[in-house]
Amino acid sequence: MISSSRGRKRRIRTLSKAEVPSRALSSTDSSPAMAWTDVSGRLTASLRSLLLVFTLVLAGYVTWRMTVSAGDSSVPDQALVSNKVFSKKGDAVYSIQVLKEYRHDPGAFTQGLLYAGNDTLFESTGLYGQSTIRKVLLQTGQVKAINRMDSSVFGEGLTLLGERLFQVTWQTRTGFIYDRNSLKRLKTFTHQMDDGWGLTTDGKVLFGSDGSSTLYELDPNTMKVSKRTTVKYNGEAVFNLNELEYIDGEIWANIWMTDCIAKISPSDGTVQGWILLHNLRESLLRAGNRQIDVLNGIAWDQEKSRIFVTGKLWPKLYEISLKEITGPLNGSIEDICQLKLL
Ligand SMILES: [Ca+2]
Repeated sequence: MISSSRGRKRRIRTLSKAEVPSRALSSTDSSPAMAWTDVSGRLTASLRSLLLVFTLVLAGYVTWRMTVSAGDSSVPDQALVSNKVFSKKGDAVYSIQVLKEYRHDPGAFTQGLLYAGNDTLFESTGLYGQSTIRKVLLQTGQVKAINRMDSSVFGEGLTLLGERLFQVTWQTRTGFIYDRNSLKRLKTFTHQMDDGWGLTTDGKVLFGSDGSSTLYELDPNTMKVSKRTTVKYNGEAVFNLNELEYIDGEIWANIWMTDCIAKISPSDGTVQGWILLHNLRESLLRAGNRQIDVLNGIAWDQEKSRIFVTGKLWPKLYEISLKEITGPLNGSIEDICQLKLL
């Protein structure tokens, strides 16, 4: 999801390319090595070169350290366990293990993701002028088919029911139905959610999110809301429900602007567990992928029990497995996941 605030990507302040060499060069001006200029012109040139190289290396190191420390600003995976006791009845908290990495279009502002069998994914992307529906080959990340949406529309959540893809759009109550094979738009619908953020299905009804704490059930034939459930954790409503996936009787939801996925009981909205994925975004940042936005996109291969996740503008898509954290955590889930509760 993106709004005027939503569109702002977290930029990490480092020395710009222009700043590094200028600072490096100016630092040589006051160097004592300048005294060597009286001894030998050739020697001075060598010293200047050496100093320049040294300064540039130092500037590079400083920039790298700033990048690493910025990446560590959220909770690193290894730091999740500490001496601070955190244990509440019924909580299940999971870290993740990456089983496999796949390519993902770094230009895809992922808003909806689903697995459709035969190593094929469907994905919807957002941003005005860049919104698409696409069919993607899992193994290569290749976009096999694409439907580029009108530039006035901001694509959001996507789900597949039978032969039809359902998609909602941001800041409207309008959505679209597409043919899964041709990606041709078949129909336009309106819905009763306050906004269009996430969509998924259990094969019968659609589940939707609109950035609030409400999980909606929609009739796929009429798109009317048949049930509203407030998603709660420890009795508090959890806001910013974003991309969704129905997995084995649960709804998994990306919580916008966090590295956490909530495992939700669709019957009463209770959050039954949290998945902590901080290490994915942090490793991408450490590898120099400065353009990436938030974690978003969950897909489930029911046949092979594979879980896939990615993020907006991420160059990678990950197959992951969960590992329950049984020890104490480094703080509360509210803090670790930076939850907006009410
Ligand atoms: Ca999904």
